[in-house]
Amino acid sequence: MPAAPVPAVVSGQVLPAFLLCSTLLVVKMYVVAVITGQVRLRKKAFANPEDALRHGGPQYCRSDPDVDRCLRAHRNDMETIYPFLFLGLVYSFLEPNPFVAWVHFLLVFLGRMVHTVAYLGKLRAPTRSLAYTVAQLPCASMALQIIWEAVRHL
Ligand SMILES: N[C@@H](CCC(=O)N[C@@H](CS)C(=O)NCC(=O)O)C(=O)O
Repeated sequence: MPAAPVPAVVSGQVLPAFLLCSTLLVVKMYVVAVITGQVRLRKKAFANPEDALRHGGPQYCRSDPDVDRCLRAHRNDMETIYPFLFLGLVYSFLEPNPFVAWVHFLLVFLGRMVHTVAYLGKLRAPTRSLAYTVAQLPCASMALQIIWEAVRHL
């Protein structure tokens, strides 16, 4: 019996490319969380009294500029990478040109990596903002294409 045909989106390069870039970005978010924990330990700045008590006393339940920076980087990831997980997946099923799709995913991936390095590394402005924009433009492009396809099929 002949094998069932594999949908183009699965057999082509688009979905694997999306899965690779998006999963690497999720792993990157885990790394930011680990770094946040390390900075908390180094700066003795804990979010919870029980953690502060274990590491020296209640006075260490406090905020710290470097911990806050890690938290802002993580929050910005949540504002941008989570939507990408949705947009990129739906876009992958619109049968885009594989090269164009790769460029979209790669820009998001590189933009978000540089954004994190710029944020945590306190790189000179506007490095972080440029990285943010580089990652957001392909997301806007994917959103527009999804909206267009949805409206076309109403
Ligand atoms: N929630 C963001 C919205 C705008 C945004 O994401 N801007 C980028 C480029 S300037 C950023 O890195 N913002 C810093 C941040 O979210 O902590 C903010 O408050 O800034």
